[in-house]
Amino acid sequence: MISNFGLDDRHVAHRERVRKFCDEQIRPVVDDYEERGEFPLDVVDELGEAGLYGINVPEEYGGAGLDFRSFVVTVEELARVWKIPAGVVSLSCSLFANTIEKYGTDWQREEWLRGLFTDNGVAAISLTEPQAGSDASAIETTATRDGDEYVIDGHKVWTSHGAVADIVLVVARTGDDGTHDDVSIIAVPEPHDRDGFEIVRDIPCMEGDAVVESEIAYDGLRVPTDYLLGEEGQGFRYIMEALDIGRIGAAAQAVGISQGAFDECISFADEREAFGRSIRQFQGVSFKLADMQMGIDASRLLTYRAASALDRGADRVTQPAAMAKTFASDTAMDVTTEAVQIHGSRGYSRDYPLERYMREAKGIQIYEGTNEVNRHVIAKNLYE
Ligand code: COS
Repeated sequence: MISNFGLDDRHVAHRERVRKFCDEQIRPVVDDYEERGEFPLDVVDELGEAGLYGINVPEEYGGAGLDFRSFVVTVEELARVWKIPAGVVSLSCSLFANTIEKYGTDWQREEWLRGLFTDNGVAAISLTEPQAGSDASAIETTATRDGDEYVIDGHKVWTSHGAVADIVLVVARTGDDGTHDDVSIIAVPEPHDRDGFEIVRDIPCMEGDAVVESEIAYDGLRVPTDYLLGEEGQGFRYIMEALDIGRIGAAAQAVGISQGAFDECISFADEREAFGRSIRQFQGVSFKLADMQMGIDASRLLTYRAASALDRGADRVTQPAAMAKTFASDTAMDVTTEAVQIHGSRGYSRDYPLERYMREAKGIQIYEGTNEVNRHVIAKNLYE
């Protein structure tokens, strides 16, 4: 039996710490937040207080200064209990933190990276638009220079955490040639205090009402030009690079969801009796459990492989990240669907977490690049 999947003792100890936190602090409150449809800002704060938020962010910027395998272990353990806090850690520590760390100036890193992780804030990335999802370079939002300010105009959808964000990275066009080369990233700290930033609505979605997926109108929002990240016209490449790391976080979420659903199945299949024996003794159930275990182990290995590549300083992780995200989220969909089936009517009922795991898994096949886009990326890379 493979136990540590290439993790060392420090990762294993870290996993135990996160698991204890999740079991004691998060598990008891999930149903309450879910029923009230409330985003768990308090949980994010508690994660920060416990030193479990900015996992891979350097200590000088308010993080824990651990490696990417510690990051995926954290996200995985959180998602094993509840996907929403796992999604917050994943986005803040991957898409957001890496972009600022790599392309930000000293001042930007100090202000926005250190600021976010010191105050346990929430970050968001505003990329997708109604007509630009998979085709990310088709965005129409503009950031027009006016003296020493950018004026941002556009309409974004599916900005995760937008309505609760302390800072949003907006992907916008700073030129008018309509290519990848006029896309830039501009930071909008404290967006809710600014004129021209309006949350149109939180998009109701399959995952439930506690998750925040915002539709945002930018209408003449002004920020200083030194809120630009890196160079003008390089933003498409930056965001693609950030998505590579984000996809490793998404893969870790999928692994955690699969594991959470599987754990429920293991105990239920042993305890539940039918026709005079526990249902795990029926081949129809035991083969499902075997397939689940294989899928979860393979997903975990792909995810840790991608994270290890980052730990070794790989320049680009496009291929291992896309493979991990696609395989792990497809597996999570299969595992959670079978977990509902094994639990029968209980699985279908909201008294048990199985149907929630299934709803959570579905999103990961779609966000951070649909699995179809990720397969396109994997196939394209075979010839590059
Ligand atoms: N890292 C760094 N640079 C990258 C990159 C990556 N992973 N992927 C692409 N680029 C660069 C390319 O090298 C190219 O640069 P040059 O012009 O210097 O050669 C440029 O970006 C354009 O690349 P490409 O031609 O491949 O772009 P496409 O418009 O064909 O788009 C896909 C490629 C479909 C892969 C991209 O649009 C995508 O990932 N879409 C999904 C978006 C997504 O995941 N949305 C979810 C948002 S959740 S916040």
